[in-house]
Amino acid sequence: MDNLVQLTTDELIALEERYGAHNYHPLDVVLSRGEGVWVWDVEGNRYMDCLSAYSAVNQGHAHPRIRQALVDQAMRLPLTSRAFRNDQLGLYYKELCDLTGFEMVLPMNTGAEAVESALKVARKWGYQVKGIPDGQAEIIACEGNFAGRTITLVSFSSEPLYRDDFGPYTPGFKLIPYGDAKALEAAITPHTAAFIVEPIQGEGGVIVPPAGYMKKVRDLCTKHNVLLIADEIQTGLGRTGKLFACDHDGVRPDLVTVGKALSGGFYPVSAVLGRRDVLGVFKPGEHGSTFGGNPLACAVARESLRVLVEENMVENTARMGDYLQERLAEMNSPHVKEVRGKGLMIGVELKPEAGGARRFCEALQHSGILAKETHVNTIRFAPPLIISKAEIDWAAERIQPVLLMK
Ligand code: IF1
Repeated sequence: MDNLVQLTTDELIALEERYGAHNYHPLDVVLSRGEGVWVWDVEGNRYMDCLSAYSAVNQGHAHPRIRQALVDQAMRLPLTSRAFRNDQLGLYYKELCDLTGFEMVLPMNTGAEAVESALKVARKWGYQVKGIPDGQAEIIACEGNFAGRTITLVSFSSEPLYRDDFGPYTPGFKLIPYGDAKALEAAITPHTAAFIVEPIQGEGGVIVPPAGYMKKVRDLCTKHNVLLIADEIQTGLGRTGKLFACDHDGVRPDLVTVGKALSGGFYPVSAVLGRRDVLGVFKPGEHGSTFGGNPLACAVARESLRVLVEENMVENTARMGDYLQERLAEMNSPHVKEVRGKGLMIGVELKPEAGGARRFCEALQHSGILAKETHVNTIRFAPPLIISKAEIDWAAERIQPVLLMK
């Protein structure tokens, strides 16, 4: 490693700009190392990561126990395909079900694949169990949703940036306002197979629905025999101060999608968890994936879950999330319209006259804090769940001057 010629930030940015598709507008910081809540750029400057790779590194960067699980399994057997069995998959299934209380697992790789798979299960269940006429299954989603980047997933996005020029779109989806249970009841028909919803909308701008919303939609889905699919790819695995965000309302969805921190950021691992009588609709050959359920993914996910529980990260998130929100609110920045969120999934919405969140994120970068704007005016603060009170104080001292800048 040491004898590698280390290119500078500008040289590495130039390579990205020259050879890479320009589908992102990242901050001009080039990271080379991470540990816990900290990351370092190629010049050796240290930053606190307040994005956590969009909640994929809840356990902190390069968690040693998860890394060791990755290395150990990589030395043994990374991939078999599901044409054969492997000694990690059954244990992973059991441990994931024991921890979450769900009955069955469908192992996939990215979050988008998990959501696509959940939609396929819901449609098949709709035809085979609910008796919806073939080809007429409807799935309801919410405006402001983000479920991934495939053509079907952007087909039900309300964000032009994510869907424009990607048509023709997949039919069979209806959008309703987020947070409005009455709108759900009005949209349900005898052909409705499922309702998919994020318990808190991340990309939508850290939008927390009215208290009791998830309970209301749970009861409506039960009443009308509609599957409730909770997309917890971002909110799940401790991010909001409970294992799942649905737990704040005591709600159990029929299917839940998980991803991101399921691997502690080491490897793409996702899954659909759910009821046996729903996930059981799949018969051999009807669905699959080359890497889904591979032994490396399973070994990494098993240790990621173990670490999450044994290091009390969920409880820490509840305490530190309240503390961080309190610190942000008491800054009384004239630019801030609202501080909102749950646990360590926090959004600071700026007033339109503040000139957009990007310039604040760039100022934060120069103060040693990496955060990302969403939907123009909201700064997302989502540090790893292992963050300490002292680290929050360190961050608050640097965030305050930025939120008070002209
Ligand atoms: C990007 C957003 C966050 C997700 C939820 C499914 C997926 C995501 C609730 C798909 C992924 C990522 C994707 C990444 C940026 C990031 C993101 F801004 F795009 F929306 F977190 F808010 N459900 N979110 O948040 O999972 O296929 O990416 O593994 O696409 O720019 P994936």
